[in-house]
Amino acid sequence: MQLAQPQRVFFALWPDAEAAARLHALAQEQHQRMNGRVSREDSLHCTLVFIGNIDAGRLPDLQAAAAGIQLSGFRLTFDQAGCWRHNQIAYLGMRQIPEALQHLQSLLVKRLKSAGFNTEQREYRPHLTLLRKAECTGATKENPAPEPVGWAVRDFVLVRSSLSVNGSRYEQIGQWPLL
Ligand code: 2AM
Repeated sequence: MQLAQPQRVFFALWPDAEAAARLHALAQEQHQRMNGRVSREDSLHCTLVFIGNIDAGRLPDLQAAAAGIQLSGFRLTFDQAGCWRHNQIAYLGMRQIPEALQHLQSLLVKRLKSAGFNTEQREYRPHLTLLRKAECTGATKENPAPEPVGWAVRDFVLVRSSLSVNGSRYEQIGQWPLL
């Protein structure tokens, strides 16, 4: 029998094509000022719950935890821009986290914990990474984004991340609708 390879996975919210295009344009704009590496348009996402490396044999348990969630969709709008010096990430955030997002995230964490998965201990800070290795000069505190960008969240996804020579490659391996 072949041993299952560990997989690096996380749950995320994925923008629709229109939002991804606007986000990517914003990332290119930020790049003019902060340099760094622009996130690929087809990789832009907002992490819901980061899981990290797990044995592939545990994927069905992850999927079962997600499948039990029955919550409503909601509108997500990123209206703040910031840059974290400690990890050189230029990101979009939001002034106010929608209750529906907080609820979805905490329910998913609860179900994952019950299924025996380790999840992030830190407070949830929803964000969308625009640049890596950004030069955060000056811009350490959040400011209003040049233009708010959002989308109607109708589902959440499970993503597998693998490292390639061009950086991380993301592949959606599960998708669950919101009501
Ligand atoms: P980032 O974009 O801010 O780097 C895949 O790596 C996704 O999971 C990315 O969105 C990344 O956030 C996030 N991520 C990576 N490591 C994480 C960790 N230890 N805790 C929470 N999220 C993490």
